[in-house]
Amino acid sequence: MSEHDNNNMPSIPSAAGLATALPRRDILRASVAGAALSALPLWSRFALGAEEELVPFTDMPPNFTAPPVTPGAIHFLDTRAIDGFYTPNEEFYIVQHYNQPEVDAAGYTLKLTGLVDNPLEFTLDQLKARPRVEIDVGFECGGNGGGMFQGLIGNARWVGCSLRDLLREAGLRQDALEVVFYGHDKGTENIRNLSVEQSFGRSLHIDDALNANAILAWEMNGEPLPHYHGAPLRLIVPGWYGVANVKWLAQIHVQDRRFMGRFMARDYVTLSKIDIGGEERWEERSVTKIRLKSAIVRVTKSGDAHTIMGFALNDGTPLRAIEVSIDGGPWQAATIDPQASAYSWKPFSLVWRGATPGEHTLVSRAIDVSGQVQATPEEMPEKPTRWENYAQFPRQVMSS
Ligand SMILES: Nc1nc2c(c(=O)[nH]1)N[C@H]1C(S)=C(S)[C@@H](COP(=O)(O)O)O[C@H]1N2
Ligand SMILES: [Mo]
Repeated sequence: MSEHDNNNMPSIPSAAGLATALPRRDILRASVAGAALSALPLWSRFALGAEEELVPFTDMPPNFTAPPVTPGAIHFLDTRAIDGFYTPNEEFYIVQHYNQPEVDAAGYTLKLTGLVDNPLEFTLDQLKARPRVEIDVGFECGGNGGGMFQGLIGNARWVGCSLRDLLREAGLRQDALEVVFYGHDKGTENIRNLSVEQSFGRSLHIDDALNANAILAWEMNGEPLPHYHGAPLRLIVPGWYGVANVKWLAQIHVQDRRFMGRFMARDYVTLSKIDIGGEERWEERSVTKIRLKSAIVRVTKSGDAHTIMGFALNDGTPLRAIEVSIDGGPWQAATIDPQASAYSWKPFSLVWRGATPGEHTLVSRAIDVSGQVQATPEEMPEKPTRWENYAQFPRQVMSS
């Protein structure tokens, strides 16, 4: 029996399944004045200028649209509509595997327990009184991919306090190995034919907990953390897939064993056939740091110039380049948004002149400073699980 098929896994809808019933979002919305465009940072130009039009993707179903935010449901973006560096809180994707608990900020306490010299308990006000850390972090769900045209993604400015400082203050004992983060949300899991109540939980190795610049966040894009995104407090681990960012945080527990909860050891586990020191093996690996990835999500046209736009994401390793190839032609260096930082998404754009009318294939790839190049679909390992879809993502557009 495959435990990946656990029945309370929310199914991520296929593009085809979504198309008709939902109200169509007007992606051709009104925008900034054309005259001001050149003075604005790169992604401000995602808003359409006066003379600009969206070039249709022919690889998308004709009435593809993003679902409205619905209580209890997942939500993804229509990536064609991205028009700013920060994803508005109402549009940021939403994923959870159990319920979306209402946690009262006034009565809130966070417990820090386990292998520490001083177990601690904090109210939200006590946490907010700690040194404030502000950081731009973009992430995607480990299950993001082409079916939703990469819509399980967002980039935001988060405010919180340092996880490292909190752990240091509690005093980590010598035998501390992992730090486990439990949410307030709960569900019933069938484990070895036993029904048990479980909280959402994820862990970090102690080195990651101390070094990953992780924060406990209470603010998102200048607003109190919204309910759907884990109010009043969530973990943000920069450079890691979304699953690491535990929402509705209830407890932090330090232990001397590896945590083997569902979302660490059964789900969000990538099965792939890879070379392990000269042996070909089927390996199971927990989804952790974001793999080097880029994707084209929007193409516009103004006169004879097309602008090809997209994003890159990774674990924070600096990028050497993001490149675009048109119809199998040479790789051309795209411009990376100067607003991009280590853990934000990295918006890019490339101006394409002289496109002939008809269909064209566009693809991007990211390259980091270590020389790692985003894999082509053919170069990807055999990988039957649906996590970590970081292959190059060719797009089809119709130019008029
Ligand atoms: N408590 C809790 N935290 C959670 C989850 C969950 O089910 N429960 N889902 C995780 C997953 S799989 C993802 S992709 C992100 C999504 O965060 P967002 O909804 O704010 O975009 O939250 C993570 N944190
Ligand atoms: Mo996820």
